[in-house]
Amino acid sequence: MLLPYELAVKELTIKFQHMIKEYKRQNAHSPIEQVSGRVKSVSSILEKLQRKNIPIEKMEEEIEDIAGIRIICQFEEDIDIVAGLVKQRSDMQIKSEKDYLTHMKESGYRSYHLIIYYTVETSEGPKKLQAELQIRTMAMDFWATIEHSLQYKYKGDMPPHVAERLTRAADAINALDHEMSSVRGEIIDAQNSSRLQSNIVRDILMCIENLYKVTSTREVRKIQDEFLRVFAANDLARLERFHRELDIIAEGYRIQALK
Ligand code: 0O2
Repeated sequence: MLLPYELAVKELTIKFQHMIKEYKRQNAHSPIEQVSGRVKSVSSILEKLQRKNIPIEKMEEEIEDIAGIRIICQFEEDIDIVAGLVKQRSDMQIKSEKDYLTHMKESGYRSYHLIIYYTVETSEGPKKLQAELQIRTMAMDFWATIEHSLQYKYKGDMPPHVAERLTRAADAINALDHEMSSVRGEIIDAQNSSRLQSNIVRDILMCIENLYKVTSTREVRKIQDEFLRVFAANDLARLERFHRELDIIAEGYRIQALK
């Protein structure tokens, strides 16, 4: 019975990972930093059925998080962007949302949950099932992971001094996310420049490698030495200029080689 859920988790994880790749390919900030997924363990499903007094026949209908996807963002602002992306998609249909960002749980838990309907193709035909998307920042995830382990350890009977520490930690996490948001623009600029630089370097090196096939080693070595000088200068604008000039030079050599 859990097989279609395994398939859904795999497919959804791949789809969100692909979104990250698309943003990176465009040299843009990806609102998704990391994706992971899991199928709820049988014991956890049974525990939830008992706790909520749900008959086993109603399991697939009532337990919305048998398939769970966790989407981690760098910044709190990214969470809204990701939710917007999910809402636009034709392969994911929103059933409900839980906003634990504006309505933090008493425990201190903060996250944005979307319950979606998602259809997988099985050997018995299409199967529409539910999946829970938990969207949160890295800091929120850190807190939730620690708190989840402590909940497991104390089994609903957390000592007050531990609960108090967790509440204080939740406040600190909240403050950290706000601080990070206030420098979001600068951080994204720095990350974009670094990604742009590494893409340019990759393109230049590919171009130099190809030049070895169409012109003399002596000529290419000169270009290579010049590239190493430009690279050492650590100046993105100069690197971009070199890239453009190299493109023109390479085009010239290619035309010559064709003659
Ligand atoms: P697991 O091990 O993650 O699968 P509930 O009645 O609270 O158990 P409900 O009504 O289905 O669950 O929805 P809710 O509150 O949105 O919780 C769904 C999931 O969100 C939980 O799944 C947790 O993963 C996470 N979550 C909710 N509240 C908290 C919290 O206070 N702390 C932490 N760390 N996580 C939370 P499960 O089934 O509890 O567990």
